[in-house]
Amino acid sequence: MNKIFPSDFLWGASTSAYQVEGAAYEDGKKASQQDIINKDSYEKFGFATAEIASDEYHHYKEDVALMKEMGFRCYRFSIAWSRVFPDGVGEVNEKGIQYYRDLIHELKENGIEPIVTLYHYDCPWALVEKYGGWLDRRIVKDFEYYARYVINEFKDDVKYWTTINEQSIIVQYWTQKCYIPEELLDGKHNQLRYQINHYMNLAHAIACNLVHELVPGGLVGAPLGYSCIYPLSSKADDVMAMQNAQALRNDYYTDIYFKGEYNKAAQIYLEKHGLAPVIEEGDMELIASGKSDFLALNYYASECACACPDDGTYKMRWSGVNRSGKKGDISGFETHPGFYQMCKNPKLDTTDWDWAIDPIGMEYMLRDLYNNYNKPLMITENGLGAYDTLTDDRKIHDDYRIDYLKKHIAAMGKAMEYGVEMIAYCPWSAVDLLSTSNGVKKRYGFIYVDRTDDDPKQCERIRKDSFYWYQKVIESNGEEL
Ligand code: BGP
Repeated sequence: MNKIFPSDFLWGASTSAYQVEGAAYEDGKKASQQDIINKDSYEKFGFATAEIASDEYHHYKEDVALMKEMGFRCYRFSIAWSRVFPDGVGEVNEKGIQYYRDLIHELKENGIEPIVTLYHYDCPWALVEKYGGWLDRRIVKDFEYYARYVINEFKDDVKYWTTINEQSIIVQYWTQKCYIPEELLDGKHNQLRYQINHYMNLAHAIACNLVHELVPGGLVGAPLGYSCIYPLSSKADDVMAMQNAQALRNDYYTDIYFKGEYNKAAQIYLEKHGLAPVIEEGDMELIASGKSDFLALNYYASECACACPDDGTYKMRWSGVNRSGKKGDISGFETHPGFYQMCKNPKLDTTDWDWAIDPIGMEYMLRDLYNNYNKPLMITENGLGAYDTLTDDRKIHDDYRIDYLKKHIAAMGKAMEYGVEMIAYCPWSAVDLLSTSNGVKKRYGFIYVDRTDDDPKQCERIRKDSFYWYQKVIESNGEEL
């Protein structure tokens, strides 16, 4: 590759608080909704809970040292709202905020730029108990209280801020990402998915404004779960279905971030089906006021859409999930009769969890988004969830992960050759951590965490082969893949 990456390009990796920190109830932290959602996941699925995760809370110095050894120039992580404000609002938890001061200090000391995510699925449980968390508009004010405190606290140390992780994925997998009471799951309440998203749009705009108000030279954007979408065939109705899916699954979010408005086709579809959010006076003005400086993208896989007739054969549904890690075991595809249905792309191989492996999709996505909105982009997640084997001599030969990352970095480089402005590449994940849907056996890290779903052991850190490979990539500024 030809010196395509600028010398200040930010190479690093990502994690999120509840998936990596552990110490779920330590030093004053109270439960987040993820502690509660995942409370029974061992009994139900054999997956670890979030209580210990990768224990980064106690290993952060070691982790930062390993990041430094890999040559990281940045680290994207999230702040746990319920560590800072155990009750969501009110008194700050001094020990909780101190943890992030220490982490950020450690990063800066080691020349690693922090990229902070304000919210990654982990609403304080106290707010869920009080009014249902994101189901209630009151959350927007409380989020503002939390965000203002955190942004102000770190205004001198953190330049890059990302707001709410993956609103698009929260809409699809709302019970995994938000605590939704049983009585709302009878299929009549799907409008709430979009209502939650609307409140998050308000919160996102507020966070953008706060960064611009409080952080000298601060830059802010949403970290969005994004997949480019292909039509299943070149038949006109499949291509139309692709456009519909693009409107509802992607443009519905990016138009908010960059145009300050809901995508028209998507909104009309939602209105027709009683799914559109209730918008109060002043909401759209607030949304439009929150200007994004960049878009952060979490890209793992491309998607595929096909035509779906509205003849009574199909029912509306949202994305299914593969819990078993056996290829083909996915529980279903998002379906909107008369608009589109998502389906498997027969031309692409998948991971064991049915995620299509598609580096070209990365180039396609980056070029498409840059064409449409003309804003710098960063990758805040990209990676291969896989079973890793720890050999007897305590090595992890993860050539499959190296292959995946290599091809995706090359694809990003191609997009840049065609003019796309990229700030950072932060694959998922720095260290192994708790998957949102598949326990700790599905691994993503450069750094192996020696624990299983059954036994947290000591969470010892071990460098994988991909660790040494990524070190070379960074050292050569992306030239040596
Ligand atoms: C993204 C989330 C991450 C992460 C990743 C991998 O959607 O932002 O939190 O977990 O996906 O997904 P999973 O954990 O389900 O394998």
